[in-house]
Amino acid sequence: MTVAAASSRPEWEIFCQVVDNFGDIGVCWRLARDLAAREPGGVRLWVDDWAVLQQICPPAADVDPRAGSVVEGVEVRGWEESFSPLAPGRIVVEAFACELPASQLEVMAAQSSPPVWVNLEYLSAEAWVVGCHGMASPHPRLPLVKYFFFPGFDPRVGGLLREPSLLQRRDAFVKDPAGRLAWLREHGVDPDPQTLRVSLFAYEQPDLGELISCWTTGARRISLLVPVSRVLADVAAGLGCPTPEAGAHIRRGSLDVHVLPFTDQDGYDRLLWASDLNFVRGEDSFVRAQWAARPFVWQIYPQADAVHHEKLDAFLALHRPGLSAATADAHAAFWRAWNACPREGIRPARAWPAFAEALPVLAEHARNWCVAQAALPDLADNLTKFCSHIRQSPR
Ligand code: TRH
Repeated sequence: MTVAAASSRPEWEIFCQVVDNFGDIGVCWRLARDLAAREPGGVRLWVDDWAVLQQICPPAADVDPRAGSVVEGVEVRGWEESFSPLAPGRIVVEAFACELPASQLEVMAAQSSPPVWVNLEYLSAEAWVVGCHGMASPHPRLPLVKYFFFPGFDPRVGGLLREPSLLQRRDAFVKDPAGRLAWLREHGVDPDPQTLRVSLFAYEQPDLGELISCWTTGARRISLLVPVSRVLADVAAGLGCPTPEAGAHIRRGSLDVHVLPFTDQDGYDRLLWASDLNFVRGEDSFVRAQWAARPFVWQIYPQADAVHHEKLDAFLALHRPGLSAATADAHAAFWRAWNACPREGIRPARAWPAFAEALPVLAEHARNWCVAQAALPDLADNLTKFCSHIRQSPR
């Protein structure tokens, strides 16, 4: 990991505001790193919450956010209230509709050839994104046009973030028994292949206690690997102990709970690859679980008026083909229960036995799903082509 001097005029300039959690910075940091690895023209990333960036990208701790510096090929800078623009990128990405500072827009508009301006949207499997992907919105006052870019699973939208080397790195980890064993030993995890290893990254989950009881008394041994996150208090409540710290190992019946430190993104990938089942949330970990090609359970980011339940169902519908009706129903029932969807009306512990039974079939399905998605161009590739097309023929 390198920390070097910052560059002047980058090809890409990305603006990211943390709404809540890590996801927005998680996506932007991953996109920035991916573009930097492919793009000799440079990438600048502005983030408004340095503490969150540091958790995902520990070398940022050595960087003064005001001065900025280059970390893993990306020029990272703190987006503070006293923001003053630099020479703008040739492509400016505002992530998730964060509003660009007025001074930034003025600088962009003053260029003889203004930057391509893209709003990177949230990931959704809903059908309407196909119609909105690529739409243009002229600025009411300045000679600038903003384009909407939607990530997604459909070949007609922007794709998913997937670094070119990702699947090879995953396979190298998964196929190296010594490496995997070393990872499990390092984390004190039972390497017995009969044990079900489950990673758990989630928001609050009030129904977790019942599921923990079910795992504790179940016939199969389960190692539950929990990186420090918001769900930890519910894990503790389910175990009947104070909230544990990273490094803690708690045994109850058939269940071993290991609390892991929050790592950088590459470390999180290894956790997903080392597990047989991954509970993920939000956007970025949701996508990484799909590249891990293991069964996974998605806790969608909760939104007002429960619109997230529609998004959840849109993904379930997309993911269903290839499964028998019984397996698809068991899968959907557990996911909906995990997300407290009133449509299912049951709690996760009730839906667990059928879901657990389906895991071997879901494992094969997860591999097929991953292969099918990996056959599509990835997000950085699509975004690069989209921007060069706009440059050649602006709308
Ligand atoms: O943090 P999230 O809940 O993010 C969400 C979503 O992005 C959502 O769309 C957005 O609206 C909301 O925030 C405000 O979950 P997500 O997207 O999975 O991001 C978590 C990031 O943390 C991801 O990049 C993976 C990373 N991570 C690590 O780097 N190390 C770790 O140990 C763990 C557990 C996660």
